[in-house]
Amino acid sequence: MGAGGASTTAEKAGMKLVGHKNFQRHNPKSDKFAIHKFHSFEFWCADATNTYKRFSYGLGMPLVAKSDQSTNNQLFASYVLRSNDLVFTFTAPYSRKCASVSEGVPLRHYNADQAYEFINSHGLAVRAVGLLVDDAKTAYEVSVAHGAKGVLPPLELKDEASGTSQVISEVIVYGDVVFRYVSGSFTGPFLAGYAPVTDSPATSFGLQRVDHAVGNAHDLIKTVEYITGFCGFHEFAEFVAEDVGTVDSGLNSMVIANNEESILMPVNEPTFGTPRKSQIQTYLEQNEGPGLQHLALMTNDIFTTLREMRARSDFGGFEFMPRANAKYYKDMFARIGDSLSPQQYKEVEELGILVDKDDQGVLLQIFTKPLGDRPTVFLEIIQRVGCMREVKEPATGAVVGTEQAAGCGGFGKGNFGALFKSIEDYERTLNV
Ligand code: TYF
Ligand code: FE
Repeated sequence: MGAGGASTTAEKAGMKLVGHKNFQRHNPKSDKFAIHKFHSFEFWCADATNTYKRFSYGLGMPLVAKSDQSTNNQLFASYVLRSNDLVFTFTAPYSRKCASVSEGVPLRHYNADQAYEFINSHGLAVRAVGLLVDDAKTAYEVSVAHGAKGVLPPLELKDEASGTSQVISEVIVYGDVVFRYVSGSFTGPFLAGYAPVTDSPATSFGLQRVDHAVGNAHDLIKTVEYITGFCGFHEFAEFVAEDVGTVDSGLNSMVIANNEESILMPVNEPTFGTPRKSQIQTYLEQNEGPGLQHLALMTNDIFTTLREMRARSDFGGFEFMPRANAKYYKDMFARIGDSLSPQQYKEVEELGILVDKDDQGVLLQIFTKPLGDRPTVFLEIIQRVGCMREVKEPATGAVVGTEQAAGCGGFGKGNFGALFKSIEDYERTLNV
């Protein structure tokens, strides 16, 4: 039974794990309200200045907006980074002894005690998964009516300069992570009430947007039933322990998606009875509960993105997980064939990229080490190649462009063996 009580979409569909091979993809377009795409991701941290600068440098994402004491926000410091459609924000509470709800506080529901509690239990972690919706008020009401745990009832944010406004609302998705629904006419960076920053150096390593946002939970089916129950997302793909192959630790995973399949959200659970502890169990312990495990950042040129990121790994940027062994690269041609050129094979190995293929396209992927102190949240950098399809205007059927089908090339099932071995090797060095 989902957290919603009454029967959920998932239960009506008879939700159970069947594994990658037996899963039949089908899009019932069952969203309960219009949800378009990821809007932004907000990390809560103990010091926003240091954290945003590290991400800005390591990922090539300039500062585009802020809210802090310089804009008369005496409650929290918050900084917004952007590269194309990828928006990250970093927020930290000021001293509770000096804090006041001043004029310049854009998010009036922000609670410093709650923020300290959050960073105390999770360390550096994602608090909010922003979703762009038609109407954040409807999204909240429908979600709560279908069992979602409400956190922020609809709140209007006004932008004095442009006279535009926004509505945001929040519900729990898993653990202390919320969906932040965002709607309205405001077109500035991030949210109304933040001050735009226009003098940052214009840099980008080519990161475009979030391809998928992954959560770890104790109970996969229960978590997926809860989420699909309140927003209507449908199942898009799944993997069970057997799909992971002969490694020492396991997980089950289900990917859920919105109607447009522009929002892909895998959820993982640990499996038990293997020689080593599941990496998902390690996360659940170290994060003190469920939470966001990784964000897959999409680039159109993974070679350029990775050269830039790797150039900064040893100087304050992000480090990557240990490379797959030489045999992995030797065996790659047999799996991937001439989907890659000889030059691309060379660069893939040079940069330590993993490659997989499904019946439709090719996936290039690589994983960072954990972003902060704890072995919890990390990033994946991906490029999907192929699966282009025509976009037709609904009314006339006229072809107006092309787009890439969601999840093109899969989620790296063919790399699970190499990847999880690398994660196990890494976790062995941590004694966790
Ligand atoms: O998002 C995915 O499903 C892939 C595979 O700890 C994956 O990136 C799954 C679990 C994990 C790392 C990668
Ligand atoms: Fe992933």
